[in-house]
Amino acid sequence: MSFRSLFRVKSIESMLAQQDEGAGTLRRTLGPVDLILLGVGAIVGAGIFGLVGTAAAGDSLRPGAGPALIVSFLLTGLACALTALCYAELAALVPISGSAYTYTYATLGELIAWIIGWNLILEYAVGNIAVAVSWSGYFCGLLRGCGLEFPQYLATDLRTALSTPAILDQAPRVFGVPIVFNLPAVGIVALLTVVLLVGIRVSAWFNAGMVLVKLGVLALFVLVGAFYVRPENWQPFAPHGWAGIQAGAAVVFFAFIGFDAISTTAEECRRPRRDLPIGILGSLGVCTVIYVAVAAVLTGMIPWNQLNTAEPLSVAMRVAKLDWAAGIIALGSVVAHTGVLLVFQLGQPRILMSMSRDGLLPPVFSRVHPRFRTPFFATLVTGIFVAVGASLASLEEMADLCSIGTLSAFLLVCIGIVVLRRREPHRARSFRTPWVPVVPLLGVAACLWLLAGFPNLAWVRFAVWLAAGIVCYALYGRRHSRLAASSGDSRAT
Ligand code: ALA
Repeated sequence: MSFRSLFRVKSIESMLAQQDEGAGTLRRTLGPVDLILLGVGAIVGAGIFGLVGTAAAGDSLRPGAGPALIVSFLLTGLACALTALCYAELAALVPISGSAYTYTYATLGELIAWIIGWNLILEYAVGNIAVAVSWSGYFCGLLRGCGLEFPQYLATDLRTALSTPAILDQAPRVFGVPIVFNLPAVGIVALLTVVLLVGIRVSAWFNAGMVLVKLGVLALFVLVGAFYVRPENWQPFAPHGWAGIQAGAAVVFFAFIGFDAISTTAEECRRPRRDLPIGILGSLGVCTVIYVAVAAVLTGMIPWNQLNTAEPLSVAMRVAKLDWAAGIIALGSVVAHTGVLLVFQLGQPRILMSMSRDGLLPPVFSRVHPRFRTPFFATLVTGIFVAVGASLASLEEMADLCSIGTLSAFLLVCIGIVVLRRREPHRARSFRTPWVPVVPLLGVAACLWLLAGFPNLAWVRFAVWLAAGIVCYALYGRRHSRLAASSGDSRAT
């Protein structure tokens, strides 16, 4: 196995042929409004409902942005827009469900594609661990609002439990070991996994309904909360200067993840050339405007240094003595989280399937259940992985890991555009990223700036994850790659 073979690329023709063999042609039914709704459905979740508090107030690992959270949101929105333009070109060029993994296989070669596929597990599965944990926080808040208190030892992460003697004292013990875990988070993941295993389809109407609920509660928060804003809370505007704004931007990046999911529908768009960019940029634009408004109202309602809580929007309403609004927001937030969980829990097995079809993962990952017609094994493994993670992990640790993994994928998508334009300048592109190479290179710079905002501990975790991925590739993927076996369509760069 030569060094050059690690960078063999899969030709776009062979990918499209493989796609035709497997799936047949999909119906082109999606228009621009469907795509924007799809995007908003995948984007609005734990980030805006849960992590904004950490971004504003900071935590033991990073400084907070304070009221300058507004600037953090604007800068992250801009960074995502640059990458989104690159995603749109690749999605229209390689309209296959594997997302950034597939694009990279066609541009930067097998090893990098594997690393991206491995990192997409961070985006989808680890991201979902974070969303499930945040879901649990709001769900317990909702129960509390109804007078039902969930035992703390059954709704906590391991680190909090270990550092809180009161929780450990309450917990039942088996052979002296206290039983602490996040039961609601495990419960929602298990439920959604069963739904996806038996292949219940989420209709466009259902998604549109969930999107309306999400936007409705955020609009309620902004419109009602605006009356309780005290401008003195916006002073000082940036208590930790640029360092705080950058750390805040890195945290709220999580709130934007999901727009890339639209790119996987390239084959189902009526007019991909026009509608994909409208869908991707439109949903990003809608979310950025809403996020900035929420950030302004939130930091105006309570002092920024009191925002480090798992349910900042509800807490702000309770502080303003608006318990009814806090209840509605908690309910809407549970719905919003559930929508994101579904999209990501559905996306992860598709990526595992693509990698398995290429021989980089065992064939069982692409096996389809004969009765339910779903990728049974891949869905089940994803469900177990997310449930186990959600039972013990904390929101911030998982969100950081997810965001670093996603940003690394974004970075390579931007580089991929430049590489492919040079290598295949005359290939017909139904959507072209404007001003190449300026836009992709600015995208790379923006991703690097966001990456620099994560704490060291998150980088250590990421390095461990990456090392594990390279070991898996060396032990399995490298030897079983279908591209390696078929010498005809392989090419080393
Ligand atoms: N953007 C998604 C969320 O905030 C991942 O939940």
